Amino acid sequence: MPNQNLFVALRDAFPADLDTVAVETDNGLHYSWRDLDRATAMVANLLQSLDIPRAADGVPPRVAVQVEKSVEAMVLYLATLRAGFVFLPLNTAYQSAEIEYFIGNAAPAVVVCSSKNFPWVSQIAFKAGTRHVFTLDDDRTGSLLERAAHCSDRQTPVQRGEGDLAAILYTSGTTGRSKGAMLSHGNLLSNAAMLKDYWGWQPGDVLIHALPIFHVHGLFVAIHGALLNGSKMLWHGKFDPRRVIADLPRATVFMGVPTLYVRMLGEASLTRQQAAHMRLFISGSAPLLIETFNDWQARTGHTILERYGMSETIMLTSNPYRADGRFDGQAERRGGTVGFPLPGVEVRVRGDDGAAMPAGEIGGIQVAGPNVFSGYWRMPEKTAEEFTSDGFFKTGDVGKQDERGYVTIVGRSKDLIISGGYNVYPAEIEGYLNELPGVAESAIVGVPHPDFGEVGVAVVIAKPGAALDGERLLAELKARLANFKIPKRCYVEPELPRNTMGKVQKNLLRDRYQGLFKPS
Ligand code: MCA
Ligand code: AMP
Repeated sequence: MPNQNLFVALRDAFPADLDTVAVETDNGLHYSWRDLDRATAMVANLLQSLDIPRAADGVPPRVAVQVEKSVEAMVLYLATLRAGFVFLPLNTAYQSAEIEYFIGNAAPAVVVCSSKNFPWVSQIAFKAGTRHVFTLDDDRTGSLLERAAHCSDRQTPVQRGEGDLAAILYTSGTTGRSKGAMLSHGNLLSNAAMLKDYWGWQPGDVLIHALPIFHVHGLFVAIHGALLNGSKMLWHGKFDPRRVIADLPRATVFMGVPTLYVRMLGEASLTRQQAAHMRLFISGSAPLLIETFNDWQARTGHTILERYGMSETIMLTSNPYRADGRFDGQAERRGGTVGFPLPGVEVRVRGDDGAAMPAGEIGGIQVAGPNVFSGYWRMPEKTAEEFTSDGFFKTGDVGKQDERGYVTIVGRSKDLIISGGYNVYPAEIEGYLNELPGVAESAIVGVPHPDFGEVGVAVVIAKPGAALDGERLLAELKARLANFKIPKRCYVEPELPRNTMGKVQKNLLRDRYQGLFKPS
């Protein structure tokens, strides 16, 4: 049986000359393919040498990671695959209550955090029964690398089947409690291999990597894309529009959330000439406004390729890359759409009663394919709720598909705000707000924002006799939750609009605050 470990496929794609540059960082470091091979072997050997009891259910140990972006953090991801362990990336913005939930839920055998967070993260981890807590900083220091330095730089990747668990990505549900989407080696590899072909990756491609590496976009789509093509990455620790624009003449592929494109458009250095060497600009994770799509075309001469995906499914649809009609004559990239179902991915649009919607009619988007996750970590009931009886995953996105097959997303049935590419679940924030002294109830809605696309606005109702201050409430939230989840405004009002059934009419609140961040 061939080893289906994703790492094996990525390693097989390394160029023959291992001494060429694989990653060049924005602070002047160069990593060769040999460096990546050796470093992943050493960290994999370290993981395998740890004293970890075998789980009765046979599920491999989880490695939960909350560290700043660095090449070593990517090495840790690849080493986790190589060792046959399960990778669990966590947003660096998460605070203690959030981390406590993830660690409690996933029961990781290993936790890796930054040294500045070690005091509180290790306390949470040890309390939850995790035996091994390491540190890793973005300057190549920390106990993980110190320990790995003593390990051999040779390692045989652990045998894995395509259905074996490779990663768990936490993503919130409508209840506000996060669920861990379980992705297998086969889910990840099938999607990456298909995208390599669909997006026309070619020899000599160079990727600018400027996204965080704790979500699907930066961790899987970008990294797998480059590695599977043996392509060099220009590695940006933090997104800075000027530095990305400065790198364009040395690169061919860029991936970003819409906010990144909006911010680059704000720079005078973004010109047609500066972008002339580029082959492909890809956008996803949030809706790309048609104005951004058009402005980008006018300014650079490039048509952004928009695609659509989810943590549970990786990539689902994409506008076409090729203009030669190779994929059923689907030639043009259409702004405002997310393109066609990717090869092997089935996408269908269903009404509330489950009936198939005719072309052009709006309904719930359901998907199936080798990329779709197997379920939520230790939540069989939640998993069952999200799949149809014939095995399609209900995305919670609302959209339509036209006669030619283009998919357009028009909204979401899930109560979700996507802000700068990060997901914010109103139910979670409302839960925290409602716990604060003097708060009777609250509602959070998403409104348009010129930079983040959409941001949250909170409306709070005070308990009788309580005097509340919106700014103070936001400060309280900020002490508890990841910063991108904090509503950008908080209004104290006498009551929430409700329908005859007593349900809060969020659409009315949305209408009320629609123009709040309109550029003047
Ligand atoms: C930062 N802030 C935000 C956001 N980011 N507020 C709302 N939404 C955000 N996304 C706030 C902080 O709270 C802070 O506020 C202030 O902005 C500055 O923070 P800083 O970290 O310096 O911000 P930044 O560096 O300018 O970051 C903006 C960013 C970042 C570069 C757009 O948010 C980003 O990298 N987004 C990409 C997310 C991503 O990779 N998504 C892919 C998910 P204060 O000062 O008040 O504290 S994968 C996915 O969705 C699916 C599967 C898919 O299809 O890809
Ligand atoms: P996540 O939970 O981070 O996996 O976010 C997945 C959600 O992001 C999807 O269900 C969509 O609502 C949204 N999304 C991703 N790509 C796009 C896109 N190109 N246009 C609109 N929404 C998108």
